[in-house]
Amino acid sequence: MTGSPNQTSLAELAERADEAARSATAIAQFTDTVDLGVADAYATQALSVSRRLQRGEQMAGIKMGLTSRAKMVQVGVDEVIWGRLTDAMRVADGGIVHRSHYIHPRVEPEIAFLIGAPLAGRVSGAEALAAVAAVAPAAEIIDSRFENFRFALTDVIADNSSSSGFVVGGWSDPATPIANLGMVLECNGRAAEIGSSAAILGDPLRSLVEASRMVADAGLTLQPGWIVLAGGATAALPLTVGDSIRVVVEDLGVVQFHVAD
Ligand code: OOG
Ligand code: MG
Repeated sequence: MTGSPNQTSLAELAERADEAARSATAIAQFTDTVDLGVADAYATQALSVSRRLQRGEQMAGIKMGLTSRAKMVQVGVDEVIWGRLTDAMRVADGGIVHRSHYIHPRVEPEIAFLIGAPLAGRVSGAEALAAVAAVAPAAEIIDSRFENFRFALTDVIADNSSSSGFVVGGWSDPATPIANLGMVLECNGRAAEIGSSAAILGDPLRSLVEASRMVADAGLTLQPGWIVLAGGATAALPLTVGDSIRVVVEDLGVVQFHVAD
């Protein structure tokens, strides 16, 4: 039977997603039992992340998701989504990620924007770029809280768009052209995925334009000091204990981490 979100409160869904992440235990898809619309899914995401903020985590930015064909095909959802990043999700460049803290983590090669001036609403590419302080290569660690990494659109939105970790490399001048840079995801010295930043909505800057519009719909403004991840340029790679991961982005450099138990 399908219940309305009134029968299963959004706060209850938010608690389920948050506890699944905290305990690294998979849960059933929400849409198996609840009719969840997009607005309610984003409201659930906000409630779930507010539980993190109540525990002392700080907002660190946002991540865009499903901005490339390869990502949409891999998860079977073809709408651009976004999620919230907190400081506790950040892993130092060259740092260690603990496999046991996640359910079924994957990594994907990304581009990060450092926001330098408040940004929200409908903006042009030039206006979005004017708010960027720097750009960097990045690796996002995603971990769906749902069994078998399977979800519908509103499940993944409610689950904070699978956000669980991110690693950012050295910052470059925001004037660096980023529309068509070669991107390689390496695992243990071998190329696992190869792509281009052009796979991200044709130009990662378009992802920032979308981010500005989408957060404004939720009453948020991208804040100076926040990071915006533009979305994976290739399919994501499952992480295994012992993996050494590197993301190499042409002209921007390298970011890396190691997977321990
Ligand atoms: C959803 C998150 C997608 C991206 O970069 O496309 C994402 C998922 O794949 O679980 O982070
Ligand atoms: Mg991503």
